[in-house]
Formats: sequence, C-alpha cells, structure tokens
Amino acid sequence: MKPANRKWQHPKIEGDGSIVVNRFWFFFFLTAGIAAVVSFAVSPAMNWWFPGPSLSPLGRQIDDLFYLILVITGVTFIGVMGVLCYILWTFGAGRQVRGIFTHGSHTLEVVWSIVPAGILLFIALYQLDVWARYRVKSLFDQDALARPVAEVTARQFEWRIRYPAPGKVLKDTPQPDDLYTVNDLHVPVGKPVVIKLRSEDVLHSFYLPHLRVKQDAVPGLIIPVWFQCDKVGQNELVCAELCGWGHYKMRGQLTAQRNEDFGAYLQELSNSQFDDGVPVAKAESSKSEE
Ligand SMILES: [Cu+2]
Repeated sequence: MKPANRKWQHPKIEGDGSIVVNRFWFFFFLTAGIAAVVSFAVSPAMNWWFPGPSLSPLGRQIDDLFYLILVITGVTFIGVMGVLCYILWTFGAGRQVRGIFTHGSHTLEVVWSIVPAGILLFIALYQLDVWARYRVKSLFDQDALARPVAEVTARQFEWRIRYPAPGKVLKDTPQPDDLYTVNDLHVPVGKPVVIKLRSEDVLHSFYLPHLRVKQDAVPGLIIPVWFQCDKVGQNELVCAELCGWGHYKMRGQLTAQRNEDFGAYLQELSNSQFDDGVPVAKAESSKSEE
C-alpha cells in the first residue's frame, strides 16, 4: 500500500539536518495575524465587544479595563504571529537553512517567566480600585446601602422582586405591606441604588449587561449589589448562570426612571395590590353616611 501523503502534517528533516516546512503554515499563521489586526481596526465601528455604551460610571471603568487587557493580549498575539511567520518563512520550503536545536536556555526562561508575571502583576494591581468599588461593601454608597430599593430573588425560572411599601425601609423578612412584581425591576435614575440578591433554589446570576453588573445569586446568602443607571429607560435583566432547563426564560427588565416617577410607580403598585375591590368613590360616600 502506498504510504499516505504526509507533507501537510510534518516538517520534513533533510539528511543534513535542515528542516523543510511547507509554506502552508506560513500563510496559515499569517492569516491569523491579519485577522487579528483587521478585527482590531474594525471592532470600534462594529461595536463587537459590548451590547452598547455603558450606562453606569463604574461600567465605563470596567470597559476601560477590558480594553486595556484586550490591547495587551492583542499586541502579544500579533507579535507572536509575526515571529512565527518570520521563522516559518526563513526556515521554510526551499531555504536550506540548518535548524539549531537548543534546550534549556536559562536567560530565555527567565525572560519569558518574568515578563508575563510582571504584566499579570500590573493588571492585578491596576484593577484593584475598580474591583473594590464594585464589591467591597464599606465602599458602597452608604445611604443606598441603608435603604435598598428592592429584594431580588432568583428562582427557577424568574426574578421575584419585593419592594418595601412607599416611604418604608426594606426588611430582610417579608412585611404585610410589601409590594411584589415578577421580572420587572424599577429603580431611580442617576444615583447609586442597592438591591438585595437572593436565590430560592440553585445558583443564578443577576446580570445587567448594559450596566456591566453581574453577581451570582447564592442559596442561603443575601448579597447586596449596587449599581447606578444614568439613563432613563428600559434595559435587559438576564440570568448569566445555566440554572436549569428554563434558564433561557429568566429574562426580566430594569426600568430606570426619575425619582418622582419611581415614587409614583411604587404608589401605583401599592394601590393595585391592596385594592379590596370597593370603588374609591363609593367607599368615601359610605364613610360620609356614618
Ligand atoms: Cu437562572
């Protein structure tokens, strides 16, 4: 039987030790490098990385961190592809250059350990401030923390939202005059707000993509999450943790509204949820008869 043609799989080592690498691999890695350069060039116009500009001040800082890391990894990738292409071209097909096999270059190993370690350390220190603002409770806006807007309980497969009655402070245990909605979270715009996140069953993840907020909901824990939405309007609230067969159904919405509209919304909720079925006008007239 004829041996299989393996010229695409392996570099050929000639009798004198020179290596012949097919040009295919040069073009293969060149294409990868060019694809990276092109995607860098067109991505700002195509808006590939995010679902839109961040609507929160902290989200904008998170975006900046993302871009910093993207630039570091992107430049590294393009540099590696460049060196690879240079080597493949220089020692490639038709160039009878003798390959040099080396092992254990101390200097090289020190350099490629210290440089990435330095870059990682830089990123680790540089992002500390954003991380702390995002997660450290003592750095939250303390007024917002003292008066959480709502409790959000994730469960298979919906977001249950509990607000305190207008003018009251949210308690960890449900109160008789609390207000409830499902998949519909309203918050005042333009100021830090805190929600208390819980889970009734499994791990879920509270995700507001347009605000760059993501926090796991963990059974047994009450986790305060803060964010600030700077634009009036509706945004997506989704679950970012595969939580069961109906995970895809866990879509809600975040409505940011002006402070007075938010107050009116809570009042309206209260009126509708505590409606006893007696028309208001009739109730008042029967009162006056007494
Ligand atoms: Cu979920």
